[in-house]
Amino acid sequence: MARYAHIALLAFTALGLLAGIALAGKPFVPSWIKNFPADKTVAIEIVADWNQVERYRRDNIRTDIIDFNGYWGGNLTIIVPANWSVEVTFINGSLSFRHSLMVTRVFAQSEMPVKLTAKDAIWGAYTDPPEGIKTNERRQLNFVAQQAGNYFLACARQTHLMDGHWIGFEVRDNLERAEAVIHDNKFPQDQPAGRP
Ligand SMILES: [Cu+2]
Repeated sequence: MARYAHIALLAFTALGLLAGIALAGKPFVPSWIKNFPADKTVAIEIVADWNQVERYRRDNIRTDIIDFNGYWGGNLTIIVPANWSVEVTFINGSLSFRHSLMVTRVFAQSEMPVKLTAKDAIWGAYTDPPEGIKTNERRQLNFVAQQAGNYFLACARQTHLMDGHWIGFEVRDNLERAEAVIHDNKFPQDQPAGRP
């Protein structure tokens, strides 16, 4: 019995190390996440194309990256405690494109649908219409993070999911507050930083 426990501990430690390498950054509470632990509620403000202007301003930079608060392609994960209410204020900060926000399952790049539809929304959580809200519009998206696991927060507009318009979303048991973690290995050095 003791030996099994020891092996389990070793395996757990190895997993922890691997997770540490993959995550790289330290969890933090950005200015756009507000925790209300007494109410088991978190308010999150997400701006689509938050960094569009800065990205266009710089030379030699990809201009086709679409982002949420300056993050894209899973280079940030928002982590919320299980069974908390999540109140997202979604703002389309783009100068030119429609965007939307939807909770979906995790997709490998190769299996991403060309376009997400309302049926892809976990817990029915998406901003309506899925094709996106107009520039400078905002929507409130409220849902309960009812099941621990890994998800995406993705844009359901046209091919935006495939184009990288998604970030990670994790629901975790035994967590005391919502936070975020930046995956430095997925965040090119030449890119302007995301929203602090
Ligand atoms: Cu989009």
